Amino acid sequence: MNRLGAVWGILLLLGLSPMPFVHADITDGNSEHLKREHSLIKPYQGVGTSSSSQWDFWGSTLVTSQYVRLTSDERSKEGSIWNTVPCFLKDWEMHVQFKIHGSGKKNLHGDGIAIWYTRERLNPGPVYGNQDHFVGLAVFVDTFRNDLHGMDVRPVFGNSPKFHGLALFIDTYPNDEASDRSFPYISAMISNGSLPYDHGKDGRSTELGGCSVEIRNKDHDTYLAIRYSRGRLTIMVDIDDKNEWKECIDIGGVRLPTGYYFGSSAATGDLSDNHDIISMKMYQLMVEHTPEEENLDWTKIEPSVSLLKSPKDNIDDPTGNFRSTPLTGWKVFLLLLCALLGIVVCAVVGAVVFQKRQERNKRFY
Ligand SMILES: *[C@@H]1O[C@H](CO)[C@@H](O)[C@H](O)[C@H]1NC(C)=O
Ligand SMILES: [Ca+2]
Repeated sequence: MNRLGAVWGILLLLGLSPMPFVHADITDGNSEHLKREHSLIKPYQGVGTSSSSQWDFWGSTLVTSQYVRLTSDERSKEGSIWNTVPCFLKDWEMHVQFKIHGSGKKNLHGDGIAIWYTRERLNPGPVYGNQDHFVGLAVFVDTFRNDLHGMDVRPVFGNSPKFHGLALFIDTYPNDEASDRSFPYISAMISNGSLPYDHGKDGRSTELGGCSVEIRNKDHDTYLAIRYSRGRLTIMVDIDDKNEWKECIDIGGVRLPTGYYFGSSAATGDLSDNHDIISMKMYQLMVEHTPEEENLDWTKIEPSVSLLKSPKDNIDDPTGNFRSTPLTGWKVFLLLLCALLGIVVCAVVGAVVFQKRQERNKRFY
């Protein structure tokens, strides 16, 4: 290739590389698109004090000029804060700055924070101080593992000595890194109200995906971003003080209506933490929709996710969201295949050795 050709090649590569588009999509604090009516920003003037207020709070929530404390580091507290203005944006990104801190030692703190985009608001219940049969989207920052037996449901795994070699294979398989959900753990759930969030099982059966995060007692700021655009739900975290987003959840086939409410809630039980919201900043994403899409009544959409399988077996999700689960069908198949291969190799080697020996023996006769 001559030099001009190389230059064109590079230009083409730059132009076609998906990265610029991905980044163009993230608002990253572009103040033009900040929607004040859906944002909660220091010093939280007017929050909850008047009928024209854009944010209401409930329960143990304490609003100071520096933070909104949903619960303090005390037992059996529940608090929430809710946007009073329904959101009619079709494509949006919510940036939440939060801080979870307390005196509890490792694993002796709880329960966490939930961020909501739901049909109802200020509806207390057992899920981080909110209702369990909610309609809409919930993102949970779960700091306490309730389901202590969650790890016992894996058959075979290391139980039978016969499987040791193969178990090693499973262990090193990249998709299985998250096999043990370590806590704190961020997960997302979308519900039409039919299925409850099961707090005792940390919502494992209804989660769409998740990631483990280290977010407690940090000296630096910790952020979470939830983006919904064109049927795609993306959750990112910025928790390492590096000022960059890291993907936590990214799934397609998501349908959420307009006209729901944003909110946040937190609860403590026997164990506790301070659960603080520093800010919730809502950005409108500038996305074109077809005339047909524009003509739909987006408020009538029922929250749903079109997965081929149930969320829990979300292995073949084409979006690459490989949250692993205990041995699923194709892993068992892989295991058996490996076992079979092993047997075949042994048999072949055995046969060859046997034959060689036979030949050698023949030569002596
Ligand atoms: C609600 O969702 C469940 C599955 O999560 C589904 O079986 C049910 O049909 C949905 N309800 C409606 C009214 O669509
Ligand atoms: Ca939990």
